[in-house]
Amino acid sequence: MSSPNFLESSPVSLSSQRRRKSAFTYRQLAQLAASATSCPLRVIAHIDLDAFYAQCEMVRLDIPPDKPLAVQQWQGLIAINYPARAFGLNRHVTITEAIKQCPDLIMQHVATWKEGDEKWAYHEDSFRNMATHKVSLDPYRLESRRILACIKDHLPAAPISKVEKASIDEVFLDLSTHVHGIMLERFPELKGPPPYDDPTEQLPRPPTTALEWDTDALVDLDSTETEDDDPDWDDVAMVIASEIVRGVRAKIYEVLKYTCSAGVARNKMLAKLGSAHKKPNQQTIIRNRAVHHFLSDFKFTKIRNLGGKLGDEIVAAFSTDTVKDLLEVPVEQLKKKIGDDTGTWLYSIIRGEDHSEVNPRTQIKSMLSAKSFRPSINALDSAVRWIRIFVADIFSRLVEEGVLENKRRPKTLNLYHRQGAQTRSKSASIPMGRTMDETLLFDIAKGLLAQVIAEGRAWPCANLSLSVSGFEEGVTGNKGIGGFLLRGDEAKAISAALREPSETRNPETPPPNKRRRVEESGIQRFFGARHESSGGISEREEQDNGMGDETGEAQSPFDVPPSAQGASADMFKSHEEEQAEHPDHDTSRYTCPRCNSSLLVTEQGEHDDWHFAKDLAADLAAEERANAAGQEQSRPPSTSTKPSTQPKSKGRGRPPNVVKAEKGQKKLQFG
Ligand code: DCP
Ligand code: CA
Repeated sequence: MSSPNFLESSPVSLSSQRRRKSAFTYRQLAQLAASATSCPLRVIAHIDLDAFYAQCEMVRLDIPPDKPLAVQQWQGLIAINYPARAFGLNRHVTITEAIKQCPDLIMQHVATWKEGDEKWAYHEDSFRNMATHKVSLDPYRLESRRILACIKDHLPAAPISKVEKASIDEVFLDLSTHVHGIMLERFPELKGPPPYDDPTEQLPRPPTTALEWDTDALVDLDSTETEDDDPDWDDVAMVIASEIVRGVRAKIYEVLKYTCSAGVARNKMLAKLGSAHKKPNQQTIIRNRAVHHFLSDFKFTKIRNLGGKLGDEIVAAFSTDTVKDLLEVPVEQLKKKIGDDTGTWLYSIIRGEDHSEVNPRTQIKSMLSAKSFRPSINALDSAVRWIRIFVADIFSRLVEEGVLENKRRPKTLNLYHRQGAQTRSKSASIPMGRTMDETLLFDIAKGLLAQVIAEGRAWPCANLSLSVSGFEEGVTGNKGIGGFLLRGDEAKAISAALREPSETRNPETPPPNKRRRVEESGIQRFFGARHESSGGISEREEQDNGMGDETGEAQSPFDVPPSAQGASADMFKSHEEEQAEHPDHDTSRYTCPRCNSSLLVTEQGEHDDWHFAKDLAADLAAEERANAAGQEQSRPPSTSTKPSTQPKSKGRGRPPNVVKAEKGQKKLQFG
């Protein structure tokens, strides 16, 4: 690791004699020690792994670093290593184009969960089996964890350095406190106390030999600055931070053989832009005196939090996507067009101000397993089959989190369902009195699916996902009286859920007419499976085939990466297409013997499901009354697992926020 040559001695140059005082004060130096977010000397780094999934495969398969490799997911490419990028490949090229452009390309399909398997694996033929396999990102998650551990090992423990995992292949580091310590060691004149004990006194000027930036990429300075301008303590802090980051990157390579790129700047926003500036295997420093110049060349849609809908709205409001143009807009006008808070925030962010904290939470808050279906699925069996895979996926990750040893345990299970433009989410408590296992999660998840079905309009379903959230530490798995007391609440909840008004229709009336495949009493088969531990799912041949699937920490379950979508959906016929080819299927009518409703034959299955759900609710309510009467009598905890439910408010067309779902879930009123 290099050390700037001005650090060895402190020659006092002519220019520093001219400007003896720093622009920074003793108070600001103290803020650096406390890593205060408002400190102008603050130093933040962002580290981003190069072509991450591709590197994971290269390391796993011991492929030489100069070989072109891409990671395949079904019919798409989701990660391309840098040697392959030299052939012009990117995530948007098709496999056929990729091979044409780079005949020696190594394509490695991601690991998948095969229905019925206990664990994910690398299957040679997985790309042909979208219908029965689900992508597993576990191998990459495991590598991500090893890299995070390596970074932490190399740095002093919190609170001296703070490490925030920002995604599977990115971390933010707040190096302020650590850098402060090194500065004081190297420049004892900073130790104070301040003259007159006044913290607003300016610091002495740092020594002025050239700053040693080693191999760092430095972004150009603002037009008003020159390289000859005296360095100040913010530059010194950046040099020290860049030494630390270079050390971290070297360690990751030495121990785990991964290369990464990094950005060092005064805040998260700038550091992140910096890490993307020069790739692969480089680091970029954005000195404070270069911020204005650096940012003005950017499209603001590249800035953190401005990549999505908000960025689009701002582009529309001001008819530009450049920072340069937006810098001309007065704050009042920004506020007027996009609201006070967002306007004020935007005004600061395009000027390089970002006071967001590096949040060292490392504990997983939630886990998500999801699949997008292309084409949509139309049958209960199919949905249940996917739920079973989600449960296996999540449960294996829970085991890694120490759920079997009761180290951590999630409180809530959430199911998301998308039909057309409508998304619905249902949540249920995971009873504390029960031992956590796959059967428990599977049964609760099926209960949540029952609620969706009972509300009607369940099919065709375009996206289904399951997540767990609300982790608690060190819980015990004792089965206590709670185990069976819950049954009454569960029964109440399920019947309340079935009574709860739906956004799409009144649940007291049978489901409306809609196109649906004839299916006999699907929900009855489904509840039949409930008692067969986890193996009771029909193997009936389905034509539904999913395309995109996702697995990760729960954030936005329906944000499946574009690369995971849109592959060869035409390989399979959707039920809509089948019906279009045989329109007469839709025309025959049927009268329900139970309620005399006249329905299309194609609606019979769902209608029967609805009656079944109503009957179930009635049964559960009766059971609840019986329980209430017999509560004093001792009785072993029930092994049948009916869900305890807390349906969340239903969002339409907007991905539910799982993290939010942890708290403040709408409680049902039991009347
Ligand atoms: N990923 C994905 N689908 C996307 C984007 C990313 O599956 N649309 C996965 C594959 C990537 C990993 O996430 O390897 C990290 O995403 P990055 O955007 O950081 O991309 P890379 O790490 O692959 O490349 P870079 O070197 O540009 O960071
Ligand atoms: Ca990356």
